This record gives sequence, structure tokens and C-alpha cells, in this order.
Amino acid sequence: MTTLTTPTAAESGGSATEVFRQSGKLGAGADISVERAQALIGDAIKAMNDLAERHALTYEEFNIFKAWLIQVGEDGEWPLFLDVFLEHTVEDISTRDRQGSKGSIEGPYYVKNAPTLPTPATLPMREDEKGTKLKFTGTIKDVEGNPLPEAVIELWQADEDGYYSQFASGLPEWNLRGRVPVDAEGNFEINTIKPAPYQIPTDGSTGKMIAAANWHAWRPAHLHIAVEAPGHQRLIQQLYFPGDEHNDDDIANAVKPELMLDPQPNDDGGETAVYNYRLDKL
Ligand code: MBD
Ligand code: FE
Repeated sequence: MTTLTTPTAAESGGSATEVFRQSGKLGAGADISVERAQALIGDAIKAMNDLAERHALTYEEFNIFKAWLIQVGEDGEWPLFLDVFLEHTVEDISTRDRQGSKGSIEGPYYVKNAPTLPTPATLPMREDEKGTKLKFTGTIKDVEGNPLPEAVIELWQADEDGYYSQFASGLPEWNLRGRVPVDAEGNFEINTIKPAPYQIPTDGSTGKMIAAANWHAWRPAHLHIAVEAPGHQRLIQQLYFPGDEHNDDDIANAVKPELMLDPQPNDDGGETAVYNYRLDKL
């Protein structure tokens, strides 16, 4: 039997900060105009002061807030915090004009350079990987219905215990992560296991804030997907499973009705779920 230590917040949050630094998302020339900076910074500071006024913020609360902000950085949890509480709005804004498949937030646990596996693919997993077997299939087309044979679909997910490889100790490096080029008709088949619901680490600053408000820290079980094809917009998405008790109260607000799978029992003793993609042109 493998023994898994529970990943601490400092471990998973800290790795997420390092992964963000390595991600290339902050391109060398990334910058915003003075006008834009004034609008965003000005409104952010006004929102804070309005809140203080509205709730008659005390010095004690001001200092708790200061200490908490310091701690979020020390825990490395800014990617976790921002992806849970803000990314859903940014994602909505940035994909508003799309005709094709709905997306969702990327979250903090994507890692570049996962192994490429030919379709039909089986994601890297341990010999005794726990969980219901899941066969995930579909076709990737453009919004006019033409198959995209050069598309690649990428999947990353938590295991049956809710842990992501590279963000929890004791897991093989690329466990349950892989990139799968489609076949000549745009079809893919990916064999994996159903992920478990995910709980935000409760021992870090984000978890402590959630506990202070007496909220729960759960996200419903989900698959993370990225789909790309030359000349088309990259789709970042999550897919969910009917019946999960947190589909209606995801702490990260990232569930959409279009993102529900409908898995059916298959002959392998597992389940099959189909999702067909439409990608918008660049
Ligand atoms: C996750 O697994 C996740 O998908 C998001 C968005 C935030 C925290 C953990
Ligand atoms: Fe996730």
C-alpha cells in the first residue's frame, strides 16, 4: 500500500506560486497604460475605502487584514486565492464573444509540458490507481462543423483522494496529466478515472479566511481540459459530473450548465462520457 501524506497548504500553494512564475503568463513586456492603471488602481482603492466606511472598519480588523495579506504571500497562496475568487469573472469577460464551446477557469494546478499520448490514450496513472474508470471521448471541430485533425486536447485532474500530481507529495510526476492529439477525423479517446471533489487546503490563509466566514472549502469533482488547434482560440475548460453536491455551490464559481457530462455505464465496468468541442477561430 502506498502511504500518502496530506499535502499542506504551504506545499500546494507554494508550488502554485512557483508554477505561475514559470508559466510565461507574465511576458517580459507585460504592461498596462497609465490611463488603465489609474482606472483599475483608483477603483480598487476606492472599493477598499468604501468597504471600510460602510462597515466602520476597526483598527483591530485593519491589523488582522494586514497580517492575513502578509500570510497569503508567505504561504504562496495568491494564485490559489485569485483563481478561486476572481478568475471566474475574468474568464467570463474574456470569452464573451465566443460561439464555440464554453470554457471555465484554469485554476492554479496546470503544468506545461505534460507527456503526449496517442489516441486512444490512457493517462499516466499508478498501477493501483483508485476510482471509477472513465472513458472520455469526443470530436473537435470548428464552429462551422469542420473537424480539426490538428487539434490537441489536454487533460489534468485530481485523483480519487482529491490530489493533483506536482502539488502533493508521493504522486508520480505526471500522474493523471496528458496531451492527446486527435485522429484524422478530429476524434479523441482518453481513459482515466473519475476525479474526487476537491477541497481547498484548510490549513493555509485561504482556508482560514473561508473558515472565518463559516463557508465550506469545496469544489465539485471536475476534469480540467485545454483544447488547442492552429488558427483557433485556445479553450480552457472544466467538466463536471451530475449529482455532485457542490455543483450548485462551487467555492470557485466555475460551474456552468453547458459543462455537465452525462457519463453512462460501459462494458469495461467503468463509465463513458462524451463531449464534442467547437473551437472559435482566432
Ligand atoms: C482547483 O482544483 C481548482 O480547479 C481551482 C479553480 C482552484 C483551486 C483548486
Ligand atoms: Fe481543479
